[in-house]
Amino acid sequence: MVYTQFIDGALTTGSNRETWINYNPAYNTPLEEVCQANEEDIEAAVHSSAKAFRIWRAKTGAERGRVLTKAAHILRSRLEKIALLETQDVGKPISESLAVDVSSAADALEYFGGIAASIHGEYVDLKNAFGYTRPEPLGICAGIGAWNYPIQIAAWKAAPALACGNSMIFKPSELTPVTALELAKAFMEAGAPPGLFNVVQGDGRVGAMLVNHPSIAKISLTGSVSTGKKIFAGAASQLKKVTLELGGKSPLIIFEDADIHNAVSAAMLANFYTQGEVCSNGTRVFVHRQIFNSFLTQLKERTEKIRLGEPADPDTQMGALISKAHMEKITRFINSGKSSGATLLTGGFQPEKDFKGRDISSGNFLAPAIFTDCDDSMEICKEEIFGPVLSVLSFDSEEEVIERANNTPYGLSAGVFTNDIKRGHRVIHQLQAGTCWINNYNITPIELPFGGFKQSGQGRENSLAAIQYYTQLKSVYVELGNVESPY
Ligand code: TXE
Repeated sequence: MVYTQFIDGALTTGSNRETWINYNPAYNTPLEEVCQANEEDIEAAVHSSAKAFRIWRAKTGAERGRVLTKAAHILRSRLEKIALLETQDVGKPISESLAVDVSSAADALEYFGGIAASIHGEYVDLKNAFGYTRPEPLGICAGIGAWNYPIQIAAWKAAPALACGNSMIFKPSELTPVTALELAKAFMEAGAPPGLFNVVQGDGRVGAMLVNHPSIAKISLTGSVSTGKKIFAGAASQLKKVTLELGGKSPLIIFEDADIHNAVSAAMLANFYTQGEVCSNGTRVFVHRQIFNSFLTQLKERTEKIRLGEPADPDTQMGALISKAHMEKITRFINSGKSSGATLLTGGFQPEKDFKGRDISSGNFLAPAIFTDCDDSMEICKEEIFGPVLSVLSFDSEEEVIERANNTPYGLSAGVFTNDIKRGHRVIHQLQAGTCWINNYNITPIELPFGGFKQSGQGRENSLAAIQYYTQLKSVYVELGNVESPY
C-alpha cells in the first residue's frame, strides 16, 4: 500500500516521485511505502489551509467545538482499529495504544471542543472610553511530530489550534506516518472544511519547508532539543511563533518516608512505559540512602517480570523500540554506562524469545535495563537515552538532591515521592522543571499544562494555557467622548 498526504480533504500521493519504506519495529518488515512531500505539495497544502482558515475563523466557537467533539467520538468509535495501526507503526504494546494513545487524542479533542465557545477577551473600563481584547487566531499553524506518540501528538497540537480558529498542516515523524491520516479523516467526517487539517509526509526537509514558508504563522514541534534549536532559529528569521516540546533528563526523587511499592511502580512507569521512549521520563532515580537497598531489590525483581514481546498481544507490557538505529544508539549508551564503572543490575540485552516463547530476534527488542553504582557525571546520567534504561543514584540530604536534580540543561519534568506533605511541595517548588508530580509520575491529564523549563522547550501544550499559544491578542480602544487634541 502507498501511504500518502492528506490535502484539501482527500488522500493524495502528491507530485513527488520520492518514497520511502515504513517498517514495523517488531519484525523490521515493511508496512507501507510513503510519499515524501515536495514544494509543490506544500504549496497545495498551504493554499487549501488558507482557504479553510477563512471559512473556519468565521464560525462561532460553538460551531468549531461541535466539529472537534464529533471527531473525538469518531476516534473513540475506531479505537481498536487505530490502536492496532499505532502498535504496528510504533512497536508499543496494544494494551498501551488502546488505553492511552487513541483515548488521549480523543480527550484533547473533547477538552478543546468543550472550551472553544468560551474563548473570550476582556472588557476594560476607561475614563470616557472603554477597551476590549480579542484573542484572534494566528492563521495557518504547522505541527511537526515525533514518533513515540503519533496520534496523541497530532491531536495535542490540532485540538487547541482548531478550537482557536486556526487551520493546521501536520507533518508526522517519517518513522510513524500512519495515524495522523486517521485524525485527518475523522475531522473531515466530523464536518471540518477541506484543508482545515492537512497532513504532509516526509523527513526534516519537509519540516524545514514548513518552518520557512512565509504563509505559515506558527510552528509547534515535538522532538529533540537539536531539532528544536534549528526550528527556533529558522522561525526567528520571520519572527514566527513557536511551541517546542523537547527532550529531558528528568529526576525522580524518592525520600526515605515514601511508600516504596508506589515509588517502585512510579520508577518503572517513568522508565519503561513505551519502551522508555517518553520525553518526560524520570531517568535519574535518586533514592535516599536509608531505603536504597530495599528499593533496588524490589525494582530489580519487578522489572525482571515485565512481559516483553509481541506488541499486538494484549498480555504484552513492553514492545519494540522504534528502529534498529535507535536500538543501536541505546546499546551504545549501555556500553558507555558499563565502561564508565556503573553496574548493570539487569537487562540491557536483546532477547531472542518473548515472554510466551515466541521468536522476537528480528525485532528491536531490548530487555529493560537498570544501572546502579552511578555517578552524576556519567554519560548515562547526563544524556537523554530515550529507551528503557534507568539509572539509580543515592542521596543523603534534601538540599543535596535538589542541587543534583537541577544540575542539567534540561527541565521538562520532575517527580518527588514522600509522605511528608510539606517536604513534597517544598522540594517540587525548588526543582527547575515545567511538569512535576508528587507521589506519581508521567501522568499527563489534558487539563494540566505540559511543557518544559530550560532547554526542554518553549510554551505549553494542553489546558487553558494552550490557548495563548494559538491566539494573538488584539486590543481595541473605543472612544466615548471627544478627541482631545493639542492642535
Ligand atoms: O526527534 P527529531 P525524533 C524528543 C526526544 C527524543 C526525540 C526523538 O528528545 O530524543 O524527540 O524523536 C522533524 N526542521 N521527544 O527522533 O529527530 C522530524 O522529521 C523541521 C520529545 O523524532 O527531533 C520529526 O517529524 N523539522 C518529546 C520531528 O522533527 C525537522 C516527545 C522530530 O524529529 C527538522 C517525543 C528540521 N530541520 C520525543 N529535522 C516531548 N517533549 O514531548 C527533523 N525534523
